Formats: sequence, C-alpha cells, structure tokens
Amino acid sequence: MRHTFFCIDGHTAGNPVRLVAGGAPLLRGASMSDRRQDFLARYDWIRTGLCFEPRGHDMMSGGFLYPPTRADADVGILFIETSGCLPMCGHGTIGIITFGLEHGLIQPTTPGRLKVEVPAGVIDIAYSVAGEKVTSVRITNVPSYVAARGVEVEVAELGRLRVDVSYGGNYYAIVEPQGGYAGLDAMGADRLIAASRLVRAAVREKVEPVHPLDPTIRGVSHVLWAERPRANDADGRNAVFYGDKAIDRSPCGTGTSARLAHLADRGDLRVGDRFVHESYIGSRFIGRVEEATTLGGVPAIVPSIEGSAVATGFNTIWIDRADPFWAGFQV
Ligand code: PYC
Repeated sequence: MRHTFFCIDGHTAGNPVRLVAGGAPLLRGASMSDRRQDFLARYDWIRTGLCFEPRGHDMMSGGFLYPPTRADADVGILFIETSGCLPMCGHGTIGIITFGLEHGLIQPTTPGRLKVEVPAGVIDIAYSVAGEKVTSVRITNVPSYVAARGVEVEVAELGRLRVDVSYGGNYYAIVEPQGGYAGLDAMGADRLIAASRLVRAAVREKVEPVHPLDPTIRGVSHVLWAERPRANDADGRNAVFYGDKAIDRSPCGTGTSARLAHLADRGDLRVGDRFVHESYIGSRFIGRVEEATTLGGVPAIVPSIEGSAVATGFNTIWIDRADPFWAGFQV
C-alpha cells in the first residue's frame, strides 16, 4: 500500500523544515498534547519514514498543520523530527508558519498575528510580510524555566562537568565552557556529537525533569553547548544536539528559550533584555525576555524568538509498504 505526502521543504536559519501539507493522519485527542500521544502510538512510522534515511537525514525536522482543539487558537501544529515528536520546536514553527502563510494553508483572523496550539501549550505569533514573502516570524513561546542546577556528570575525554537543565519547550542540558570543554571550535562537530550522547545519558541518570502542568513532557532530550558569540553584535553562540547525530543548523528556538530562562534565572538577563543568539553555522535568532511568570508555582519567564525561513521546493513523497525501508532507517 502506498501513502502519499505532499510536502513543502525549506529551512529556518539553515535547519531543515518539512511541512507535510497533505497526507496528515486523522488524530484523536482533546488537545494537541493528546494528539501527540495518539500520533506516537499509531503513526510514528510516518515520522520515521519521512525523517530518517532514505527520505530524510540526521537533521530532518518538520510537522503537520491541524485544526486547533481550542476556540481561541487559529491553527495547531504537530512536530516530527529524527529525535521524536517534540512538544515544541522553534525553528520548525518559524518554517511551518512561513510556508503555511505563503501557500494559503493558514488564514489569519488578524493579519500579522496568529495563536498557535502546539503540544507544549499555546504560543503567539507576530509575522511580517513583503509582497508574497513572509520575512520574519516572532514566537512568544511557552513559559520556560530552570529545572535543575549544577548537575555533576563525568564524561570521557572532558572529565567532570557541571550542567544545568532548562526548559524552553523541550528539556536541555546546558553546558558552558569549563574544564575539558573549551568551546565549540576547539571541539568540532564530530566530538560535540559524541560528547553530547555521553552528557545526555549521564544527565538522564541523575535527573528526570517533568513539566509541572503536563507529565507527558519529561526528560532531557537535547544538549546545548554554550559559547561566547563570534560577532560583536551578537550575545551568545551555541551548538544544539538532538536525535542521535544532529547539530542544529539554526540557533534552536526552544534551546534559545531555555538559555534565556537559564540566564534570567541567575540574573544575567532581565525582563525586556534582547539576546542575539548565533548558531553553529553563524545564522541568528533574536531572543527576548518578555515577562516574568510562574509555571505550576515555579519561577519562569516568557521568552520570544524571532527568525525567518525560506521554502526550497515542493516534494511529493511516497511511503510504500513494498519498499524494504518504508519506515526509514538509521545507521
Ligand atoms: O528550534 O526548537 C527548535 C529545535 C528543536 C530541535 C531542533 N530545533
């Protein structure tokens, strides 16, 4: 049996975004979080088939548009990625909203504004348009907070590291330069990937953060290696590891949100402060601490992230059960 998926492919700040505009399965559930669980239980083969080789690659990421489950939202998004079905994805949202608007799949009630339901909650979008092109998307993200401080892990080659765990829509182990970690350029991509696997596994043995309002969102999934910026007009640089082999080519929207919460928590950022974040390849998001809040009684911030995306083409993809690699593979 052959399943056909009509996709708009592109990238946000260099990281891939595959908007699956046709072929989304009908999902059960009273919220996007419930629908995420339903998708994982019954349709995860669509994610692996579209994201893993031979139809995808290590960094592949994307999502589907759904009617929202809430009356106050314009649209819902379900994310798919090599790493799983994320509760929230910042670069994915920027791409999906850009391509959805540019191709008439999303019709805003208020031009320039959208309310979007994602599994992690509800986010607000402000976007700009020039002619037919969406030139920027700003996400006011879900409340973000620090879940654990000073977790000590021992990692081969790098020795003892102290990391903090912060939430920005996914849980991040944040590693700042220290001891055996002298910065991104000193490490290089291959060593960062190998070390990230070890750091994530070691942190998972020590802490399992659980979202204060949604227990289906739990556990450290990503590692954010922090660094000083390269350019004078930026405030920080990072390499975000996800899945098993990916370094985000964008500055990572949820990673930037987690980093803003982390810096705000220790007093290095205040409400209203802007933070220009560079990615591993030098692309940028503009972050901002929008407000202080609480999440289930825990101090938190509401961060925003702004960036832009470019569609690179349409892609009609088949998943055919007669193909020995119909559900994709990873090596
Ligand atoms: O932009 O939030 C993000 C993201 C998560 C994983 C890769 N990118």
